[in-house]
This record gives sequence, structure tokens and C-alpha cells, in this order.
Amino acid sequence: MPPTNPQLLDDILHGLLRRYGTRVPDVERVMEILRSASLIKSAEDIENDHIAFRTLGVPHLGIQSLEKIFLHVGYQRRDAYTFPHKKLDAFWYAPPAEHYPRIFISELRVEQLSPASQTTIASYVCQIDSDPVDQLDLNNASQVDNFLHTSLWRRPSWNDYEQLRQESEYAAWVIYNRYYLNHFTISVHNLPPPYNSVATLNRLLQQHGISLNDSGGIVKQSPDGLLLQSSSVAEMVQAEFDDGQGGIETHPIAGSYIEFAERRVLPAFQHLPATDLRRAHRREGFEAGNADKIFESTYTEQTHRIPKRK
Ligand code: OOG
Ligand code: NI
Repeated sequence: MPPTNPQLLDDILHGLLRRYGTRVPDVERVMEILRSASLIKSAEDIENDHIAFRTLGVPHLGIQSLEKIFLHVGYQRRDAYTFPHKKLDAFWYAPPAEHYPRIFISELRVEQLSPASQTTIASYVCQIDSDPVDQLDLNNASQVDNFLHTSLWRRPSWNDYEQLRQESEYAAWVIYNRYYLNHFTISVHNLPPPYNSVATLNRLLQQHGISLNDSGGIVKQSPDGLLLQSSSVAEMVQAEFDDGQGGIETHPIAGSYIEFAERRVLPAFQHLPATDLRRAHRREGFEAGNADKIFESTYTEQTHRIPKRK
């Protein structure tokens, strides 16, 4: 199905990636590594496998709210994934045309958190008494873009952030980072060999100082062997918190990261010449076991391993 309005979708994605690029200096570092190794000429040569968002599972928000923006431009909801231990649920969405990224949206099961964390989250979201996406003109790209980059709640306090983080790293991430893009994903299988595998590309990235999430091992592989993923450790952003006295205090916290995905060719299409291979011939969707570890790219256990950049 073609996108109902390609310009609208292009504009929304452009706005998301522009903000993401300024918040995640690793994006430019990785582009430079790929350019220096002659794997790409410019960023446009990269296929964006998918982008991801995080949401709070509370009335009027969560997946059911955010997904409306993308369903409107022709995305289709596909498989569900559950992460009971992390108290998360997720869906992935297929794009309206092959050159657009897939979308992965997850949601925190707020009702399963401790009463203290639920009270903290409620103090931020309690004024939202209708779905804010319903107030938008979904055909207006700049309205949608503003919505995705404007807070729905007050500036968080450091105390609340830290209290949430001790129970759920994900909750703390969303309270501060909201709908900012959590990551974009380089389709590694489309890079020139031998860097068309995550194992090889990872070594190149690490040689150039990119830190990779090692939770569960650096390469996450699906049981069918066809989806391999790695991710950088989230970069720290200087975040401004409410100091409780009418002022602002700044603390470094986890922002966003970059993912690398290798989708291998499905057994039925392995006879095809490489030049004929399209998305439909490769492993689709996501894998809960891989995703479970990729979420940890923003967790303190990972970000604390990373030496500070000068
Ligand atoms: C998403 C983690 C999962 C994938 O590709 O499986 C994921 C997140 O960190 O919000 O990106
Ligand atoms: Ni991902």
C-alpha cells in the first residue's frame, strides 16, 4: 500500500531524525567511520531499518495514542512482543513502502510498578484527560513534529527521575526523553562486504571508539539465526531538572543510541543473486530475546561502563 501522503511522512521522519542527530553525536561519528572506510558516500546511502519510540502505558497515552500518527500515514501494526521482566509491551509497524523504516513502539506497564512509582508518574500525567493525538491535525506535518518534540508534562525533578530509575530505567528514560527518537537503525546487510555483517562492522566501530551494548553479548541473534542486532551504548545528554526551588539543576542522563541490524536472506530465496534481493526476501519483524537486551542500551549498567569523552 503506498503512503497516503508521502510528503507528510517524509516531513515527520525528517524532523525526528534531525533532532536525533543533534542529540546523538555518535550518529555523525558512525557516518564518518563508514565514509572513511568507503562503505558509503553520504548518509543517504544508508537504509534505515527501523526507528523506535518509548511510551507510558497510562490512560490517553501509550501505544494506542502514538500509533495513530503512523497508522494515519499508512503504517500497519504487525506482531506484539512482551517483556514481563521489564514490564514492557511492544508492537512493530510495517511501513507503507519499502524505503521507509519499520517502527517499533514499546509501552511501560505502569500499573505493575510500585505504588510510589505509580504516584510519581501520575503526578506528571494526571492532567492529561484526553488523548492529545486526537487534538492534532494529523495531515499537518509541523503540528505533528511539534507534538513529538514538546513535553506533555512539567520538567521532571532529579529526585523523581532517580526514584523512577531505581525501579525502572525505562520509566526514567521516558519521563525525561519522551517521544524523542530512541534510535535509528543501520541496515548492515546492505553495506559492501565484508562489512555487511554485524560481527565485522562491530569490530570496525569498536576500533574507532564506538562503545557497544554488551548485555547478553555484543551480537544479539534470533533463534532462527536470521536476525542479528547490536547497538551503541546511549550517549549522555546534559539534562535540565527542576531543583524544587524554582531553579534548574543539570545532570548527565542517558539519551538515545544507534542500532545495527543484519537481516539474513530467508532459506526460500537463498538462490537469488545478491542484486535481486529486496526486503521481502529477508527476515522480517523483530525478536523478543534480542529486543530485551537492546532496551538496556540506555540503562546505567551500560552507560556507566563508558569513559567520558573529552
Ligand atoms: C527498543 C529496544 C528493542 C529492537 O530492535 O528489538 C529494539 C528500545 O530500546 O526502546 O529496538
Ligand atoms: Ni531496534
